[in-house]
Amino acid sequence: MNLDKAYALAKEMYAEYGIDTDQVISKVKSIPLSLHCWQIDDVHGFETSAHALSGGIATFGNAGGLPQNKEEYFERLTKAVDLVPGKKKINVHAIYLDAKGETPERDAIEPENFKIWVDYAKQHGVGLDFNPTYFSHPKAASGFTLSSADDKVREFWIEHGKRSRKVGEYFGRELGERCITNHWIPDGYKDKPIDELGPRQRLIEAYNEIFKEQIDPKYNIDAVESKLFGLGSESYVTGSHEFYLNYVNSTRKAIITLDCGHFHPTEVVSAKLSSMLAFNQEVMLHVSRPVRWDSDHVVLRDDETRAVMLAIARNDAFDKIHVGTDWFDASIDRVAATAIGARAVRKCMVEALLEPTAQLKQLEAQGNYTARLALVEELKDLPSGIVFDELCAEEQVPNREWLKDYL
Ligand code: RNT
Ligand code: ZN
Repeated sequence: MNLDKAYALAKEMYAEYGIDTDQVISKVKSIPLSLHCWQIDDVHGFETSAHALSGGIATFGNAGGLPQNKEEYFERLTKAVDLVPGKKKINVHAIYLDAKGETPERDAIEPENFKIWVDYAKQHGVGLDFNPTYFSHPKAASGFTLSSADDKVREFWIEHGKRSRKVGEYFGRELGERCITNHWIPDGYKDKPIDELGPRQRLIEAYNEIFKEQIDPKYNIDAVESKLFGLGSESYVTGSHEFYLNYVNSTRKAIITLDCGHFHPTEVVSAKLSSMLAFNQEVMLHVSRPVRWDSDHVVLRDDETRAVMLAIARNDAFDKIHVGTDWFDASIDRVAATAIGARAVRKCMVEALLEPTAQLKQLEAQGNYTARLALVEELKDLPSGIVFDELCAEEQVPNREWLKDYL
């Protein structure tokens, strides 16, 4: 295909709607996309005595290509990163640490255990986000961590949370770019508990303790991720959406993370964002794709992913809604899984930013809902894919030819 010709045409088509495709491309390039590090190896990480994946999340499938060591891991991560256009961050989990001999316990991790990531980030020109790992560990075996009734267990995880924020601060300082440290705990019950309040009261105390030390928000801010249910915590999750909304609003110690797979099937994250923006709240997103349950399928350019990006673009809020990814599919090539989903997110971003929102808002204000609906439908036929191709070409990221490795 002659991209120059195709792009010139696409540019003209969007210009008819008052949209400058060059401007959209440079905007998309600057929006950080935080790629989760854990699709590449099925959430295994680098701990020397690796623990089985727990916490009510699961990977399924047996595709070849599971990295056998750190070198293979980083090689494959880079392959995926190189397939995604635009500014990137890597979202690192605490189990992806440089253990050098004996792995430190989770409550003893130090920033230097994550120097490999700072080196990687500097070398590849990416930013970093961080996540404490409150699962896949014997001290999480009861199903409870920060909301555990066992003081020892709770204290262990509180220390892990505190140390994780220091890793985030270290990332931010080293890279001169703010890190978001996202706290997700698996705590919950399989069956309906009698005491629903107690664990939540303990969780408030635990987070207050974790967030007690002030860290310069230039380097690190924290996020807390809610969940509706997990495998084995179907009836009650301590850190529910209501819990975290209230926690974040009453303390302002953290921002909220909204994972697209963590809500009832007809409840969508795209519809929640304006309510967060109305209260000037930043949000971390885990763009994911739930299929019947919180299945963490590879994200596609589907209606909800488009709607999420539109909800951000329409409010010019890419500086407040931080886009990260979260899925794990072991049934297909792991590098491709990262790339397919991340490219889909970028495509939806491109498409959203190409929308003539001002015109649509005007039609809405005039009460012309007929034209609003008709135009939204017509816009779907415009060649946003060509604008994405041009973005890739400018970023020296392969277009459709990346597929040839897999055909
Ligand atoms: C689990 C949460 C969480 C995890 C990662 C691995 O349901 O979505 O974000 O996917 O921490
Ligand atoms: Zn998530």
